[in-house]
Amino acid sequence: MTQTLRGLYVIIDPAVAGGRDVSHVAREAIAGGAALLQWRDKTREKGLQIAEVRALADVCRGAGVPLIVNDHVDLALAAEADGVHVGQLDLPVSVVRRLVPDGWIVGASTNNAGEARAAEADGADYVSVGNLFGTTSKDDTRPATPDMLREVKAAVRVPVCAIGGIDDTNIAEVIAAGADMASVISAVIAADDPRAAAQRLAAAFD
Ligand code: TZP
Ligand code: MG
Repeated sequence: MTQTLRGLYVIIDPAVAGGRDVSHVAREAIAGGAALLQWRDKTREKGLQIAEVRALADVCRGAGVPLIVNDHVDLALAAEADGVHVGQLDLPVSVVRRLVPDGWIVGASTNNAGEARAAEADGADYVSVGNLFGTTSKDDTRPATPDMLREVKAAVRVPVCAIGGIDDTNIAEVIAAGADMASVISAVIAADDPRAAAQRLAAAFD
């Protein structure tokens, strides 16, 4: 799976999508060149998410783009997604790895080289590093810097994903620091034209 773990990684968070149809936004992001998508809903019960996640999984399957579900292994399995992304306080990567089918992508949020090494040792397929540039999309973040991203990149063999306030002004900087992927929420999901926004950000990886 690691060959797909490069490029723009768009996180579909309905709270940031401003009421727009998330499958439509997802299709636009994919048309713009998103290499991976993630579903992230921090507010609603899973029973209220499942229909949208299934619809998103269909969109992603049709486009050949993996869909990763944030936090919830059961929701990911129920929606027939392609992977799960967990934070430091979610189920441990080693446990998630045992719960998901072979070939699923398991990603982990980290903030430093120690956490990234541990996630890799536990079986993570990629590690995210953030919050790099300040974000308006998440409250409880720990700050990180491009230098910390560089340290993580040197510490692990799995692909490294940059996250937190990434936009047109700083994506080149994180790629220069070693990011294999860049995760964005607002820069695509809250953009007037999500397809054009994704296109510009994805082009930074060319
Ligand atoms: N983890 C660290 S920052 C962040 C997450 C989920 C939010 C990123 O959102 P945005 O809008 O791209 O800053
Ligand atoms: Mg989480």
